[in-house]
Amino acid sequence: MLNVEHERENLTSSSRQLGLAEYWVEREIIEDPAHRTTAVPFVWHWKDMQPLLAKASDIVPMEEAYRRALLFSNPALAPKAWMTTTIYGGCSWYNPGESAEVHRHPPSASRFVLHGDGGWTAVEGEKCMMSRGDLILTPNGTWHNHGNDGKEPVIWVDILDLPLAENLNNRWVMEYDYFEAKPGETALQKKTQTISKADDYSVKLYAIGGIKPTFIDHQRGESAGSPMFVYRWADTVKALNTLREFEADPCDGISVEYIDPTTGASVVPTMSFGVHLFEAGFQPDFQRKSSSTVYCVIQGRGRTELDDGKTLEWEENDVFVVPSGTWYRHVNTDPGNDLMLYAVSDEPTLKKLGFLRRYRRLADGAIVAR
Ligand code: 1HN
Repeated sequence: MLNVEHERENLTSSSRQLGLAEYWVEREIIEDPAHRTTAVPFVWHWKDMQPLLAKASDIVPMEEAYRRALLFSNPALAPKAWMTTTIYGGCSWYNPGESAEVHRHPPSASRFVLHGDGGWTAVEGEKCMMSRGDLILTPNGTWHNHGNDGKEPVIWVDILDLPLAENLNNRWVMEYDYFEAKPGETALQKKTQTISKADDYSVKLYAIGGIKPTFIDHQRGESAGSPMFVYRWADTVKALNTLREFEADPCDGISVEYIDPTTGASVVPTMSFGVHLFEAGFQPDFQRKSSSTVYCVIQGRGRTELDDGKTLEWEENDVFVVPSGTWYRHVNTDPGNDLMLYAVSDEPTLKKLGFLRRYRRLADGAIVAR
């Protein structure tokens, strides 16, 4: 008996030395979700965040910051400044007259505007002007720089798939070597893009649903995403209002997704962008997904009820996260007002990989796949 014990100890240490682990020891670690690195549900409150951003806009010069953003850092993922293990985000502030240099990178990026007119992102030669509620895309591989031509600060929420790009180990790097040439001249490196597309190019080409120009090249630079880079808030509101007469989804209310108008696919390969409208009094069912979602409250107030009895309370401009595997429902707590949530998830990634699962809990407690 003693001998076997001794042999087992030898087995363990010899295995370790050879870079081998014993399954019967590891099994608990593999199977117990407590051992996994996952984000936790969390809210970043605008009333706390706004003064810090305002302070940063005062004392952190753009030349130093390069991009002036405070990053939404999930407390469970420290020291990484990530919202989930797939999604990264921040809140950016540009003072009047400020600008940020051109670059590109493998992660896809997006801006959702919270405040100010006169802000813009130049993407592949298009100057995308922005106002509150507009969505601006910089799909992976597209050159982009920002600026504020307006009279007041511009503030937006950035969402990127950076952790996914990093976790997939594709050794992504930022690229700064942007060159432009006039016909017949040598290419010169530049810090901003020359605007080469018509004002409102994306909107003119693609914003009429169901109709696509057939004489235009839809490939924009090295983009693997939608050729439409701007989605106007006014169009989203029009769509949502038209949909009010239809029966809402039991979990997500009246919801729409921004799509690539040439394919109907998500606007970037990895993430889905959309808006949920919860009318006053709507009582959604609980749901659970294998995907993770981050939200920004565009209008109204409410709370996310979690299965463990905890709740996340939020109001306008707050940002919050519901990680994969969480039972949750969003409740509009303002009896006289619509609730509108901007929602970004990694659902397209999970779907493509065969990992997507979505469940709904009915009023009687039964759980159904959806
Ligand atoms: C990025 O491209 C921006 O362009 C902001 O505004 C933050 C963080 C990491 C990687 C790329 C931007 C970023 C970023």
